[in-house]
Amino acid sequence: MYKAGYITVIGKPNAGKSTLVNKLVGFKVAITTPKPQTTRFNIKGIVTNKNSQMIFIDTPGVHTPKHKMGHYMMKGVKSAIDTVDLIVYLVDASKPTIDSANEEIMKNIASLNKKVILAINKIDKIEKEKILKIITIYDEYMRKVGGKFVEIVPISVYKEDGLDILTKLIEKYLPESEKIYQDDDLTDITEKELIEEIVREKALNNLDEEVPHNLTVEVIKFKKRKGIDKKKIYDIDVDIICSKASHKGIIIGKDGAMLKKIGTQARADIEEILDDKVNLKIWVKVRENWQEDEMYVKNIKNKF
Ligand SMILES: Nc1nc2c(ncn2[C@@H]2O[C@H](COP(=O)(O)OP(=O)(O)OP(=O)(O)O)[C@@H](O)[C@H]2O)c(=O)[nH]1
Ligand SMILES: [Mg+2]
Repeated sequence: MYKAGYITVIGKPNAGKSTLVNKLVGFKVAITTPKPQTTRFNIKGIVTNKNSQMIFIDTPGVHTPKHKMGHYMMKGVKSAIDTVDLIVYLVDASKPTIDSANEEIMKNIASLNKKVILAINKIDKIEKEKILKIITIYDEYMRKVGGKFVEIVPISVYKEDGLDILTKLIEKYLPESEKIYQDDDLTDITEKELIEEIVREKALNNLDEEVPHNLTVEVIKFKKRKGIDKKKIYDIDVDIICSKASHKGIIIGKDGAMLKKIGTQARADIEEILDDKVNLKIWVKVRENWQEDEMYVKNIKNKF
């Protein structure tokens, strides 16, 4: 009896959703940063075992949208919740108080009649004695709004603590089914999208709040040619598109230092993924207020 199905991972920004999916898949399908609102579109991460195939859908962190792009992000989360049987609601143990955002998420999922597993992440950051209290707070609130968690599991993705238990529980609730994807399928993100995301990850890691959150990345050239030895060389040209002229100089930095740093870090990661040499060129362009341009936002990521 083989089991297979879709599992949507939802939660507030920064809970560790993408880190969890990457760890379970064993491959970086989604970028992760210490900054909230890192993920912008749904990404599948596929885990195929002897007895089951788990297709995780990593989603953008739930937040109140401030622009068109944010609305598309939240539309993506909604569709990922509506179309699956099993939801993993991931919360951050180091922020134990339930705020209005957590309440909204629980009210929404309680009304859906779907199986929900609560996974309490980052328990490496808190004292063990506090875990029970956090469980109680979430469990009570979920019941108050008319829902229930089918399981509650404390985990630490960093310490790989509780991940086996979480996986077993997910398998338990998956429907009987044939495999949906091939054994070696890991994700639905394309190489080009992954490169764009990696450049965005480095921008998020190196730049301060407003600037990286308001940029997008587009691969405009992706060509493979013969190099020396057996290695190939990829010529990759990338545009970083920012929403304000004042951001351009910040992204480039003094004497181009910031752009160089982002480029060097991105190239190292891309070379590892492609397992070949990479010649990466990055340009910075301004597209005023692109996040509010519906057509543009729709087109850059058809997965929104
Ligand atoms: N201490 C600790 N940090 C963690 C753990 N899991 C993830 N993190 C960190 O939490 C931060 C956010 O992780 P992400 O995976 O990007 O979070 P996310 O939920 O995908 O965030 P959004 O995409 O913004 O919604 C990163 O700095 C991770 O390294 C954990 O188990 N313990
Ligand atoms: Mg994420």
